[in-house]
Amino acid sequence: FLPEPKTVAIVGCPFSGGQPKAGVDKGPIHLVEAGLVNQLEGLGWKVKFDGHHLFEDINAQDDPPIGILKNPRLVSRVTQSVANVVGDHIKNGELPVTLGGDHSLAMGTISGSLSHHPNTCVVWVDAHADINSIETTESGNIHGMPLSFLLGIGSSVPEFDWVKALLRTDSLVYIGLRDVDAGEKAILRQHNIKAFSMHEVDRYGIGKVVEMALDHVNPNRDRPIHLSFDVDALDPSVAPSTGTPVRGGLTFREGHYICEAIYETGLLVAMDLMEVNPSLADSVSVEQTVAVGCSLLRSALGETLL
Ligand code: B3U
Ligand code: MN
Ligand code: MN
Repeated sequence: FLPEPKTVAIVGCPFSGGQPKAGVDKGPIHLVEAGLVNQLEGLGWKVKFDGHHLFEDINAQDDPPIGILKNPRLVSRVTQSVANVVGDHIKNGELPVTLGGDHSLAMGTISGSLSHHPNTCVVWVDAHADINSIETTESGNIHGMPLSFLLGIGSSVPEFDWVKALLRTDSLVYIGLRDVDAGEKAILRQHNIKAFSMHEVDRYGIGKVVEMALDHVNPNRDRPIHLSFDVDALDPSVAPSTGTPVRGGLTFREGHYICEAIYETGLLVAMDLMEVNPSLADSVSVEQTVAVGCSLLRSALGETLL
């Protein structure tokens, strides 16, 4: 799907409005300051990065909850602008790599991918399912909900009318789940959405899990792939600096294997790396998490392939 010379566009999204913890908006700055641009150039990519994405701000008092949804206008506007930026990069023949920021941003990035490649499938790597609907969310944090908007599950909110529910439930597959709300489990069951939790990673091993995941969403290996990677999919011992760490996650190698195997398909059209929060945990943990984030991105762009 990518013309030569292979070009990656870094979309830094310093945004935290989809969840309550400050600091996740500093994730993209840390990833870039760790040398991400040079690292990707070192792999032979042309790298476009002209500063972090600028968002319009909305005062909290001008953005009261809609029902239980927190910061709905802000999240809607920011993700809509991200959808346009990501879609434009793909149209220009570039591979957008979006740095979060919280995972509500994926409402934008995946909408952007679907706008140019309607047949895109999504591999969602996360401890959480991020598929709560208006009816099931208990927190009202939109980073726990982006997939329900993209899939058109639950009742719609006029504020998010721009999100076209263009993702089909059979075009989504999860890897790494281990903290899924009861309401989300009901949604997964009701819509027959394929998920490989940590239980399946233990049972089959990561190699088989990735193969089965791709067989589900991409049996002929001909559909574009959007990889949305929440750093909390990794075990907290590997990636401690994140808002909602959950024990029993992917090892360093398992996380990297997923990225490598998707790069190997030659079908990757966009990637997200989300939920790096440099304000949580001590400085050694922050450095470790940022380094792992860069390393996952390099793997998804071909570093490990000989
Ligand atoms: N499922 C819960 C918790 C959560 C989702 N994503 C994260 N945490 N990171 C919710 O708020 O929807
Ligand atoms: Mn997530
Ligand atoms: Mn998560």
